[in-house]
Amino acid sequence: MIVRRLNELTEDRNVRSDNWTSRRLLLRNDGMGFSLHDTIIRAGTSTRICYRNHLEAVYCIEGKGTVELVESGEIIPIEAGTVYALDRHDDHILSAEIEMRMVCVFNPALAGREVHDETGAYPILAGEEEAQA
Ligand code: 9YT
Repeated sequence: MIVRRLNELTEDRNVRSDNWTSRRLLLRNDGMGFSLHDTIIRAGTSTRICYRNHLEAVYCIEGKGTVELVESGEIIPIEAGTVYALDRHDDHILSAEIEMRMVCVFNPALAGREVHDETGAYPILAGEEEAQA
C-alpha cells in the first residue's frame, strides 16, 4: 500500500505555474494507472487548457469559479461538490473567482513535472524525461 500525505510531499511533487500549484500525490511511477493531484487555482486567474493527450476529472472541494467550453461558449459554474470530466479532450477556460482547491485525476498518469505547453496540453513524457520527472 502507498501512503502519502500532502504536508509531507517533497518539493519535486509541487509543480507551480503562474495560475496554479499542483501537488502531485500519485504519479506514473506509483503504478496505479492514473495520477492524483491536489491543485490550487489562484483567485482572479483564467487558464485555457486542452489536454489532447490525457483525460482529466476535476473535483472542486473549495472555492468558486467557472469552466467555459470554448467550442460551444457554455459556461459552467463550479463550487465545492462540483466535478467535471474532460472526456472529449475538451478545449476549455478555467477561471477562479475565489481560490479553488481541486482534486484532479489524470489518465494516463502524469510522470511528475509536466506543465502546460503553448496549446494548453501536457506532453506524454518518456525515456530520459521520465527518469528526471
Ligand atoms: C484543473 C486543472 O486542470 N488545473 C491545471 C493543473 C492540473 N490540474 C494539474 O496538473 O494538477
